[in-house]
Amino acid sequence: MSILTRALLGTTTITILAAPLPALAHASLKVASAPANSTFQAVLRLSHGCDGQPTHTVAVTIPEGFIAVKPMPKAGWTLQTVEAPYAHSYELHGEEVSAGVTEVRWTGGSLPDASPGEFVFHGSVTDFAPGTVLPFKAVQTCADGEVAWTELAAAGQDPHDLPHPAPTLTIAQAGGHDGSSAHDGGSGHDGHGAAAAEAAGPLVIETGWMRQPPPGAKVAGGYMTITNNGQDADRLLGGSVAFAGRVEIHEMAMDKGMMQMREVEGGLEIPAGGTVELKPGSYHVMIMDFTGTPPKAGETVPITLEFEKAGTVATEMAVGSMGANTAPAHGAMHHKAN
Ligand SMILES: [Cu+2]
Repeated sequence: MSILTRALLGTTTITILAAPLPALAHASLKVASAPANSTFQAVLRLSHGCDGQPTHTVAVTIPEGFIAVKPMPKAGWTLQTVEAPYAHSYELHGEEVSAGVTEVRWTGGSLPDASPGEFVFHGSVTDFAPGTVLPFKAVQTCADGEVAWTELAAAGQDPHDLPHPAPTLTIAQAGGHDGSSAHDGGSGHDGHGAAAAEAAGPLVIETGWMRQPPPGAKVAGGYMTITNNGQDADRLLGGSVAFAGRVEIHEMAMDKGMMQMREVEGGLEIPAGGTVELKPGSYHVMIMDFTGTPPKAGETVPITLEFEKAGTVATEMAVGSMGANTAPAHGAMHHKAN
């Protein structure tokens, strides 16, 4: 359980600006869209510290309706949470939830002015209408001041016109899900395969697999084939797994004569009527910052993928040997979790 830090309540008010900001200052959520009634891994991205000073504290205010928040520890930082009653109560996994984490703070670290940083927390999106925008106000504190990403766009206003827009999460179409209560897209409960088909809409995800990570590894590639039977292109934006803090979409590409791995900017397009294969040496899901026990060959692990339109889609990866170059013979395709 997290440390409860009631002493911090009331100390969070904002907007002392010690120094002018550089032009590209920015704070945002890496994946900025999620369906109602889904679990969501929020990755807060800060493009740098304060102007000329490292950031030592990052505080995020959790909006009403984003519940059951669990922040991820970050190496070199101390995690603190404020818990408080929600304005409403919610049903989650058949239980009433009326209080929880309303603020998360990472303190005592050092995000250099020149460096971007990522701060991660999980939570459940409750029953919002598609198009709803949830603000996650974030404040960076440095030795001599703060940078407060807390401004909200008025109706019709472009948030890019604000000097310090709050990071936001926009509620996506839920892809035909009935949405009666929040559910956990990534925990691998039974009936998980059926749930994945339901949530995926026109997307079919097959032959998910990964290699057993070598001892001490902190990252691994994940591979799968994604077919889009719909009329509209979709984009694979990211995802989450239980054993790691971060999932990105990467590609291998030649850069200045060298094979390089890099993040796919804006997500990987899955064209309407098309199939995209994620495979070694090409596109892959990059599972990063291992936090739990890494999977072993022969196991099947759940992974939740985030698509721009289809939203959160639960699927699985069969785990092959360390040197495998293709999916294990009995892939995850027909696997039934139980
Ligand atoms: Cu990669």
